[in-house]
Amino acid sequence: MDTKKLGFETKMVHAGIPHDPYGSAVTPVYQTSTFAFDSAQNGADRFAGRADGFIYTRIGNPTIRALEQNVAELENGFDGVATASGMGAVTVCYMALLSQGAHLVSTGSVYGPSRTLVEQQFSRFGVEYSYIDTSDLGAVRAAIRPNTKMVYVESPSNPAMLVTDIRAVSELAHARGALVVVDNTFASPCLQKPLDLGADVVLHSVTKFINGHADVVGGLIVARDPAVYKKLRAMMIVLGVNMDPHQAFLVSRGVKTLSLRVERAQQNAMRVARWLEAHPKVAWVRYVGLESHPQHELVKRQMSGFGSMISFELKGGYEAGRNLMDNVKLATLAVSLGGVETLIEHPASMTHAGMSQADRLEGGITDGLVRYSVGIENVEDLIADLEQAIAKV
Ligand code: LCS
Repeated sequence: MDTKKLGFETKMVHAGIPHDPYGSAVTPVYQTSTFAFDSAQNGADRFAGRADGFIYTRIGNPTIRALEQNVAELENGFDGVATASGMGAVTVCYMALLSQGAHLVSTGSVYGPSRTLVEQQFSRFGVEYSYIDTSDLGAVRAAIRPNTKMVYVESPSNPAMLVTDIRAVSELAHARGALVVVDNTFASPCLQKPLDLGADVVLHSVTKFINGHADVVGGLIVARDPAVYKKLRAMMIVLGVNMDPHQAFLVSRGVKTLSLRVERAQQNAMRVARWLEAHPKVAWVRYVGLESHPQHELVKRQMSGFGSMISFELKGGYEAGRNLMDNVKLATLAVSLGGVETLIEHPASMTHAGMSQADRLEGGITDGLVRYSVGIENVEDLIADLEQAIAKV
């Protein structure tokens, strides 16, 4: 079925699903490592790209293709490449689109490993980098050099909730010959479409909202341009960071309810954020849906909803935050985010511990910052849980 002109929710359920010879309503798990050729000539033709058909699961597999094409349509892109993890997607983008002597400009407060991968690994191969506040367009303009090949933006960023103007950054980068890659994990394609805003590549940790059930780790990259897509796919194949068919099956099941989960979770998040903001023991709350968020107006232009990630700090700073995490009963104390269950964690000692304290502080990640990923539970129960935990602090 051609779903390209249909609504987002219809695409979630139907896009990319291939015809099944048995009429299976969902794409089955093609749990196979390899695919038989019709003849020696057919095998040669498949390798040469002259004939359709699968070859080997690291290169491609029907269950994985269904997910790739589904998410590519959700992002309004040309095509997608699934990876073993979100970091696999980040690695494929860097490897495929940067070379020795290339310069990268990126959001200072990106997910910690996306930054340490460049600072500690890609730097060994001569890649240069500038981590800056990409929400400041003047800073982006000043950071772009003649050898800048990529502007890598995470918006909203994890966990500082910093928002970058994707359209404006894309115009700046393209004028200087650099590609724009957006990590859209926090928003999901349900709330933000970076390719429509001018970005060249969008990537996800599908571990989060796209799968949404805290039972799979995975990544996905979508490109707008066929030539960029080809580079990404070729790199994924040689790096060997393919998704597994069973992983793809589970993510495809998750994606069918993406908008339902996101809508419910963001309703809950708005209530929780307002409740936190009014609490006398809370020092500050960062939620893109609050008028107090410094880029709330940009968020309203760039996103179609506010999502369900909240960062906040208690007046007692780090000690109080730690105490809170040990006292919540309903929220699970765990890293990751974007699932149906509410999670709470401490970035400075957990997800962003690999960054130096100075870099964290520069990116808005204070030592007392608590990250709260709001799930789809009953919101009164979530607030009661926070209330009893904060009372003990
Ligand atoms: N990009 C963002 C924005 C992320 O939050 C994560 C993981 C990744 C990429 C990497 O994806 P993965 O390889 O884990 O699928 N973020 C995590 C977090 O905040 N807590 O645990 C993982």
